[in-house]
Amino acid sequence: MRRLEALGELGRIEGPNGEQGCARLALTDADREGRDLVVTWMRDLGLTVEVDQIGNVFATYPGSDPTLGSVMTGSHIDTVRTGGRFDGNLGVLSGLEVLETLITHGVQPLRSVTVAFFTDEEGARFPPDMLGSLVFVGGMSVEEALDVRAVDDGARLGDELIRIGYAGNKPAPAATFPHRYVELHIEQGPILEDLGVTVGVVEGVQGISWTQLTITGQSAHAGTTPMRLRRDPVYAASRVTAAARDIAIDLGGDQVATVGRIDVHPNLVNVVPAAVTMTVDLRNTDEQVLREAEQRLQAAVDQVIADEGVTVERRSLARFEPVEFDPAMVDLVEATAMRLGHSTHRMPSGAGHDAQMLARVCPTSMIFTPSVNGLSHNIAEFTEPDDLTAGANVLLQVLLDQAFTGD
Ligand code: HGY
Ligand code: MN
Ligand code: MN
Repeated sequence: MRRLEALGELGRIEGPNGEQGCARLALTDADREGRDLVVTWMRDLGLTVEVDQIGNVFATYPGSDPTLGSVMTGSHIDTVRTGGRFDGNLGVLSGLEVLETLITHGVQPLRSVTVAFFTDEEGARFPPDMLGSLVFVGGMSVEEALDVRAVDDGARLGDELIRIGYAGNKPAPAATFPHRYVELHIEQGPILEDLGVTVGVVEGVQGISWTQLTITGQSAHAGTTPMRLRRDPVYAASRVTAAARDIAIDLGGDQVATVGRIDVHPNLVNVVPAAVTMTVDLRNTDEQVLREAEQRLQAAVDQVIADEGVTVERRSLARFEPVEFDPAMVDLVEATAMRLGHSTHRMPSGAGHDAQMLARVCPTSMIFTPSVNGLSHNIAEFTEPDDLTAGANVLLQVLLDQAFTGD
């Protein structure tokens, strides 16, 4: 709890009603401060700390049998611009707490136990999301990742990594993958709270589709230009936005659609805009339905192009299919939570997580704790201390179980 408070002070932002959040976008100075603080805690525990070529950080507590693969936990400490103090941070700091508990009690497991934080999990500044863990597992080359440009100021990811001092030399992708991976994370939605359940047993992660649309029209005078002559990209963007919502409602089920970013140029009261850059985030647990949503969106864009006479440049920022976690690892989370006396609920993750990348290389599962009012990516993000503790204890017991299990 003390470490969550301290890390929450870095990049601290406050709301009108005393809410306290974090703004530590990937590879900014605030992210560097957060990284430096967590690395200091890792080193204070005497842990071996390694940084890989994409800035992922690993702290390892050695096991008695170095021939056995490690058990890894972790998450991320970068945040969105209106982030909370728990998204990602909880998993990293609970992993650190597990290692400190082993050290304090003189417990040496069979397998090494590693806690990691992965670079740029949010993908909000440098898309795609889960970029660091994607490179770690070999899903994106480190060269391609280092060349990614920031959506805000065009900064090159590799240059920012050097600037904040986290361009490491441990090879990425990893030379060897962990034996198991388990991640603790807040749910970030309303399900556990609505059910009154303490521990979410996460069975997988839904598919993600991020598209950037650059819509170009013709800037003109707001007063002199008749409506029939306009090629207005903001009007076009508003029709695409309405279509995204209509598609999600019509498909129903788990389908969600979000237009989170709209940049207008020149963004002036008396100018019919020249161009708009916007993003559409589509997600679904079912890959086929997600593809249907993408196709319907594209059809809507094509219709707007025809009607409004604008041009549209389309760029995919992220596309990950739904992921199913390892059933035995999911069962272990559930059995452990029950053994500790907690209520449980099996569910998919609506949010993306580093675990969905680790699942490509080793048996993986996640533990969820409830989010108050289902809020996240909002400075009012909050999880009750008892729920945080319950999640951390389930993590401890799951990691202990796996760290003392040979092949
Ligand atoms: O976008 C996501 O779901 C995650 O917060 N990166
Ligand atoms: Mn997260
Ligand atoms: Mn997040």
